[in-house]
Parts: sequence; C-alpha cells; structure tokens
Amino acid sequence: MNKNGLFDVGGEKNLIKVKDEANVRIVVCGVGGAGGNTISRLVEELKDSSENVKYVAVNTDIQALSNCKAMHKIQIGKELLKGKGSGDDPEMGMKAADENINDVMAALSKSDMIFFVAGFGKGTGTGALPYIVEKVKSEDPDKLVVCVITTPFYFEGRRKIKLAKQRIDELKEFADAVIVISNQKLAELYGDLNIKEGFKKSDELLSGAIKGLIKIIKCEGEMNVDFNDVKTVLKNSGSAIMGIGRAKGQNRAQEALRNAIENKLISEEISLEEATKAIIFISGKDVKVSEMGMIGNELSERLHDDPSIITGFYEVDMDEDLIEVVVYIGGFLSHNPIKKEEKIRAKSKPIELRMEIDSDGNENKSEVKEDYDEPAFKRRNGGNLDDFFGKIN
Ligand SMILES: Nc1nc2c(ncn2[C@@H]2O[C@H](COP(=O)(O)OP(=O)(O)OP(=O)(O)O)[C@@H](O)[C@H]2O)c(=O)[nH]1
Ligand SMILES: [Mg+2]
Repeated sequence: MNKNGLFDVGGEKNLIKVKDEANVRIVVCGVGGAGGNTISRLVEELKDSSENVKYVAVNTDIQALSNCKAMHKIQIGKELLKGKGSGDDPEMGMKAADENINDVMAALSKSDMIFFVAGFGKGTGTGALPYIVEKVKSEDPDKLVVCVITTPFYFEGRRKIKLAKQRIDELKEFADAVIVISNQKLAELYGDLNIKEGFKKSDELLSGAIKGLIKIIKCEGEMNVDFNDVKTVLKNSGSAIMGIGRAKGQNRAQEALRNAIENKLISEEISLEEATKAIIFISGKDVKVSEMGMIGNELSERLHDDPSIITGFYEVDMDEDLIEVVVYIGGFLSHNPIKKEEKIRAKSKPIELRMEIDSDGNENKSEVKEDYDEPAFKRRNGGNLDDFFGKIN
C-alpha cells in the first residue's frame, strides 16, 4: 500500500482505496505443487495489498517448498516421505497431512477466512487438502472456507480426472464453497495451447479467483461490499462459480456481465438457474446507475427466482470507458447444507440424536454412531484407506 492508503491493482491509474476497517484476517493456503505456485503468484501480484493476508504453503516436496514465495512453509510427511513428494499417491498425501497436522493447524489458526488452493489429480494436493479442510471445519464451523481447485487436463488421463472429481465431492461436504476450474475446458476454449501455456492460463485463473475476493473484501468502494456480505453468499454454498468480464462501448454493462458469467472456464456443469445468491462487484469510470441496474436485472433473470444479489461498486480511473464485473455465484439448490452442518456439530458429541429433514419436510431423528474424529473418506471405507484409494484405480 502506498502512503495515501491506496494500493495499485495494475497500473498507475487504477489506485483503489483500501478500507480502514479491512482487518478481516485472511489466510491463503496452497497445498502441493500447483497450490504452491499459486501462492508465489499471489505474493508477487498482491504485494501492496497483503496486509492481513497470510500465505501458507503446505507440501510433501521440500524442493518445491524452497522455491515457493510463501512466508510460511510447512513440510508435511517429514518422517513418511523424507521431503521427496508423495509419488503421485493421494493416500500418501493424506497420511503426510495427518503426520504434521498440528503444524498445519497452528499456521491456519487466527483467521476469519481461509482460501485453500490446489490442483487435484496427483498426490499431495488431492490427498492432503480435503483432510486439512475437514479438520479446520470440525474445529471451527464458523470459519469461512473457500477452496479453489483445478481438475486435470484430458491428457493427464481418465484416472486422474475421476480421482479429482471424487475428492471434490468429498470436499464440498465440508468447505463452504468450492470453485472448480476445469483445465480441460480451459484447453478447449483456448485451442492450441502448449502444455506450458495451458498451466500458465490455469495459474492465472486460480490466482484470479482468489484475488477477486480479496479485492472485494479489502477495497473501499462507493457502494461497499464487506466480509459479511461475502459470507452470506458463500457460507454453506457447496459449489460456487466465479467469473470476471470486461467490456467497452455502448453496451458495456451487459457485455461485461455476459463475459463474466459465460466464462465457461471456471464453471462446472451446474445450472445457474439453481443459484440463489450472488455478489457482483462493478468497477469502472463514470458507471451509470442505469448500467448497474441492467447488470443486476440481467443477472437476476439468469439465476433462480428472486435471488439475493449483493452489489458493490467502486469508481476506478480505468482505461477509456472500460467496465469490469466480478461475479461470485453460490447458494445452489442441489447442495444440502443441513446434513453438512449436522455432521460437523456431531463431531463434538460422538453419540447423539441427529435430526435430518427428508424430502417431504419431515423431521427424522436417528442415533449417530459414527466416529466423527475420523475423516469422512476413512469412515466410509471402514477405516481402510487402501480400499478407498484402490477403488479409484
Ligand atoms: N495451474 C497449474 N496446475 C498444475 C501445475 N502443475 C500441475 N498442475 C495440475 O495440478 C495437478 C496436481 O499437480 P501437482 O500440484 O504438481 O501435484 P501435487 O499435489 O504436488 O502432488 P504430488 O507431486 O504427486 O505429491 C495436476 O494433475 C495438474 O492438473 C501448474 O504449474 N499450474
Ligand atoms: Mg508435488
């Protein structure tokens, strides 16, 4: 941040005021190789706005950790893997996290919100990240946990894609919101990218999804969106979609919104009509009230009936008549947060009556016998991790 309380988001002209009260404690935790790369990128790109943002890199691979620019680095599986990486084995990734879970939890404590970021498909991110998220949410269900995860390119093989999707489903039971970036969709959209360019684009999207939210929470706009608004939209959301769109010219408002929500890169196969909540953050020069209205109306028409939409705006002296729309969409009807909350609460009481509401709205009480200190995927397989990971192969 410079001496005027401003930070630069990309060029001299784009100085945005940072909220005085923006003391929400944010941790960004990258797990595995791709997660660590994203952290390095964010540290570089958000240098000036990193107050109250703590960067933590977690990896089994000591070489990758030493190259990472995070201020806090945690080696997991020190005894088990001796710094050499998981060998593409998610079971090893999970066991490694278990070995050093106390170090990880200590680094993540004292936070209001945690972003977790990783590429799923190999060993460390895929195995360790869901395990860590489950521990974090069992300890403090109120903490806002948002995960940004990539699924593999087709060339990486079907087994990796299947593994990644399975673990994302697990993750949604515990994280508040999971934003999935499909590397394959990215490859289809950009056509002839070579592998290096493909990963670079994917890196940009991973860091972009996190940067967008940090900006929303930390920047002071003419119409402010704050942390509690973000929490309202993303808490217990399950899936979430994020998009950024820009446009110039006469129809810039609608076009920017369309670009943001039709940005298929970042979306999974979920229908927007199921979404009940959104945050829109609009920035630009001379943005008209009518343009903001248009953006709100159009988004509202695309989501479920009568969605709850929070709109923020800041005037930025951007290039010519460029307008930028950042949108986060959540609250998908297919996600059932009641079960998840019940599971987390049940953890502190190993045996209790659990109430679930069935599809007819009836309340059913049943005795909970599961040991919730075990991670979900261990419980489901009778504690046998070999069975679980064997099934994926
Ligand atoms: N965006 C991006 N994605 C990557 C990169 N490298 C790998 N990936 C993706 O992320 C997935 C996981 O790769 P890594 O993060 O390297 O793996 P890891 O979690 O460290 O696991 P191990 O190395 O097996 O212990 C891969 O299947 C790729 O789809 C990268 O540099 N950028
Ligand atoms: Mg690795």
